[in-house]
Amino acid sequence: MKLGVAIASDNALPSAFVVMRGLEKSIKKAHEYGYDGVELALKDPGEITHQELGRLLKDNHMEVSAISSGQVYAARGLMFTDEDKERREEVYKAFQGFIDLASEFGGLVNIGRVRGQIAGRDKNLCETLFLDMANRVADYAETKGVTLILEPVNRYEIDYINNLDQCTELLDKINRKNFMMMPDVFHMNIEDAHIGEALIRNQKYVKYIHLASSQRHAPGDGHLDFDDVFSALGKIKYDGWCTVECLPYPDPDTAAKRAVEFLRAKYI
Ligand code: LER
Ligand code: MN
Repeated sequence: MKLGVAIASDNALPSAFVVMRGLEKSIKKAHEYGYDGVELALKDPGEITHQELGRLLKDNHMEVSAISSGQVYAARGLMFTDEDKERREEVYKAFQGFIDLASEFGGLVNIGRVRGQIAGRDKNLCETLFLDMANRVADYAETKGVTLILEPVNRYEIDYINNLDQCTELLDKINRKNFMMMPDVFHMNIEDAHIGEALIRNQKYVKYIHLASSQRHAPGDGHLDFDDVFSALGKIKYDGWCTVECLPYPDPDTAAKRAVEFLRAKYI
């Protein structure tokens, strides 16, 4: 397993779920603190050039674990389940850019809150809209060797695909090799009856993991049972990225350091 940390550029929304901000300084610090890679939370693929990112990674001996897309929804209001044609094209364009970036760095692009809210609409309509965009994006990703990772997110943030079993049901309908799952143990602690059992039950799609504690602070700072999480990951022979995506509490550096110390000492 490799250990990553979620970062964003300085101008990310205050609500962006990342540990550190400022791409250049965060990549440097992530290496110093002992991480293997960084997950880039971007609202636009143009936030960093391929060349600049390549240079920063090389200089700091770091990899990109994944590109995450939550800010495309939070900052730009774009979503896979939008009915408006122009906004759908905007989402598609943003994902093309993310996929181009991921084809050089990491090979993984996340779909979390950007799937959008049902918000009282017809659920079948939303699923049709989601599947249409998911397949378009996956067609493009396939040509670039990139995999999409769908993240179940808790009910207080989104009302569509909250737990791992719902995610597997949808992934079975998509049924493509480059469409997998990104479980986040913070959301699972709210939505899945048992974290370890859900990881084992849904193992065929588990491709990437987000880590935070029960109150979304650094892993180890709350009551979430990481022995259960890592015992399940061991049983399914999980060998991918575990990326820390916690709140920068009490401050970004302390959170990033506490998380890596806890995880390296016990699990990774
Ligand atoms: C949101 O809560 C989250 O976990 C992100 O990874 C996806 O937007
Ligand atoms: Mn997450």
